[in-house]
Amino acid sequence: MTMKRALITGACGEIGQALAQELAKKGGYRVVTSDIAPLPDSIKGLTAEHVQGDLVYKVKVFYDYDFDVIFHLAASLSSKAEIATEEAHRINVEGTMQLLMLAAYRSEKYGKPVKFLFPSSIAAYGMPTLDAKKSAGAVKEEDWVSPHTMYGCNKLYCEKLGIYYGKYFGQKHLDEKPPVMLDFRALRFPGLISAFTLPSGGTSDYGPEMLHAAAQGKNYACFVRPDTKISFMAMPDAIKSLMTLMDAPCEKLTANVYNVAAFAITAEDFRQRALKAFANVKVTFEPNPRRQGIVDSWPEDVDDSRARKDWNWKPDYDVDRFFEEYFLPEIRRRYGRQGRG
Ligand code: AKB
Repeated sequence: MTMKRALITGACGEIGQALAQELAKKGGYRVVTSDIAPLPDSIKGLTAEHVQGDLVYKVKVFYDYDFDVIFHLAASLSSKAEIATEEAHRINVEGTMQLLMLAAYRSEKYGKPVKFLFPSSIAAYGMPTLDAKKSAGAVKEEDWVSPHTMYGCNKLYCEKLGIYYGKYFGQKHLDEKPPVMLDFRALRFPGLISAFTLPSGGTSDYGPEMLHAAAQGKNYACFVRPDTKISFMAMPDAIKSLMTLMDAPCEKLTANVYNVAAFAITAEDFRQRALKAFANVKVTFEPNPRRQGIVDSWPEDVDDSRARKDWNWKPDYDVDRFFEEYFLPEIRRRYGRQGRG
């Protein structure tokens, strides 16, 4: 069997670790990883090679590699990006631009489109007011795309760059037929929750932080109001969506950018679920104005009917299955607490 070659940038992050494990389980892939950090134990030994360092400078290393697919996961998330804005732009935009150029160059040179899988985010949206957020409900890909954050601006712009590079890169003369282009596919992810890893630097982090804290018997002060509502997804579903979109036949895709959703719940819903599962923990609310403002600008939910129609997207975990069949059993194994459930 010929092995496909995959690159995962930001491989040490939450999605990166879960994706590297999934590709190893699936087999048939020679996976190269890159990250500013060394590989964590969870994926050591699962990948063929790890290139450690700043992607913006390291990208030239990859010009000699023949990748079939690139998962470009490296990013500075929404809260961190608000306090280190120029650095976030460098990581999120320059890093993506460099990698798009690499993928475009290789696609053209070898006459074979490199698939470029890009995790975008609900941060690409920007609801002007809480009333607008409430009345908009589940938003479609083209609506409300006026992000309020550096990270959201970066993600939205990189979607546009990816589409541009997938359509126009490399024409030497404006009247010639365009060469073979990279195949750019983006997913707008909601907040993601893993039972094995914790996020850092994001603003949807209150969900996973609260649950992991409760599972360890620790109290948690939530940095958003109880009524704060956005959509979330189990990490296995995020990986499933990446793999399914990667394998979707090109002719079935009617767009480059797809919403994916699983369940939309409030911070208070998280609290109730956490207290039901784990005794003797306290969850309080101490909203942080800037972080609250960020989550208030994200839609309550997203409409993923385009993904459902084009490539049969369907999450495995609704909110009940998420807690009962994924998060609670895994987290109890991990922290060894039986809690109440
Ligand atoms: C963040 O909070 O920044 C991310 C996201 C929603 O993209 N988890």
